[in-house]
Amino acid sequence: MKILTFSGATPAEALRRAQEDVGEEAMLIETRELQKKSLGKSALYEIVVGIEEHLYKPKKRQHKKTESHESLKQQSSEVLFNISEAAKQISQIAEVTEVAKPHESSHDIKLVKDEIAKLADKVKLIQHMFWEEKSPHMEIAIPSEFAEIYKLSLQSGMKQEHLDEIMRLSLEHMPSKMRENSHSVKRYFQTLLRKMVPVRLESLPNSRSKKVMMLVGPTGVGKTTSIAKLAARYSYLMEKNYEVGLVVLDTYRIGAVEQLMQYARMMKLGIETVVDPPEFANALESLHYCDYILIDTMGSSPYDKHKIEKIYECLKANDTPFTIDVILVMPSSIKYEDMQATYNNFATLGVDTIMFTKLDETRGFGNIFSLVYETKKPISYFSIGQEVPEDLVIAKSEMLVECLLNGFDRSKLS
Ligand SMILES: Nc1nc2c(ncn2[C@@H]2O[C@H](COP(=O)(O)OP(=O)(O)OP(=O)(O)O)[C@@H](O)[C@H]2O)c(=O)[nH]1
Ligand SMILES: [Mg+2]
Repeated sequence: MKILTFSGATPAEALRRAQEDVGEEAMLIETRELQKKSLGKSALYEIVVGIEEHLYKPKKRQHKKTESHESLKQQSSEVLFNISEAAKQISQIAEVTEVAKPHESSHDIKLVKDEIAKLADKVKLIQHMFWEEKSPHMEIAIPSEFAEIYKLSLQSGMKQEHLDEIMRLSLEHMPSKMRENSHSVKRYFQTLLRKMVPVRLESLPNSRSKKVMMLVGPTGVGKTTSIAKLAARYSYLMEKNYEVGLVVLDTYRIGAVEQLMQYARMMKLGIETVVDPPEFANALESLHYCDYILIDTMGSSPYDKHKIEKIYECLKANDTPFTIDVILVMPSSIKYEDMQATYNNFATLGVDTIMFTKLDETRGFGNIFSLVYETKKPISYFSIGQEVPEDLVIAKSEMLVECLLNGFDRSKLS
């Protein structure tokens, strides 16, 4: 059975809203008086209705243009009234706790604390009570307990279609016990999101197979810096010191070659440069003694098909037994639509995983979520700053979801 809540100035009005939304089959479960009628303020009732799953066909929500400005204003003043009332109750209880501390048993204090937590959650619910009115694009009725995660996800830049789908999934599968407060709703939502983020864990090279990784992507996204971080990681920062070799395809610009040459000198790594595609296989062959071969490429603007074609020719000319893992490097600071356009441009190269850079320069992470959810391409690494080698982390779905819901926090990454 689906449980939904509706509010109105009278129980009859709330019931009418319920029937408008879910039809005549709705069963009234409970009526609550949220606010008494007083001078200048109308009363506020909330009803809880239930409806059998198979009968539940939510009406497509209309943009509520008919709702007058005045009535919305009145609703907001009611919300504010409710918040300040609840806040008052909380502070009263908090005072009691302070006084009670020396005398009362820890059991009593725990009860009071639980009560405060419940009230604090109630404040959140009241804050979100009229959120449905503010979200006219929603096609499904979502209880107010979900308002916080809905808003966070929307602000994160997640694609609306994905968000609606996740909401629908959550509503269908969330155990009713978890719906009781917004904390458990958030926890459930976090778990669900984690399961939806594909990541690829590192696998190590062995005597039979080496790891050959090629970083491709638009200009200035952090490919060369990431190659340097990866090279340092494999040659110095793991349990075993692996042999690492570098290949540069970016031979158009002297500066680009020099940038990687410097890292190679500092870390004492073998480095090969490739001008034309036929030289590519030779370059790989000459680094046959390495466990890891990291290939840096020239940055290509999404509209510069020529450069992408040149990389494609190199991949095609690879007649060595080495399999090349193509990693698309993308900054997390661009919109979902731009990420999608970038992905489509590089897809011809056969992208295996995606590395997101510049996580330190962005606030929303829903764009990353939506891109990997849509393309089903796993994330391999995150770059979280300019420092070589420390600002590189292996992708974890927990980390992305944490950033998405609570923001990027360097101190939590380990
Ligand atoms: N804030 C921040 N800056 C980064 C990050 N990764 C790289 N950068 C900076 O971005 C700039 C470009 O980095 P490069 O590694 O040269 O980028 P690229 O993709 O190789 O560029 P092209 O070779 O020109 O296509 C440099 O100033 C880097 O220090 C990151 O994760 N966060
Ligand atoms: Mg570069």
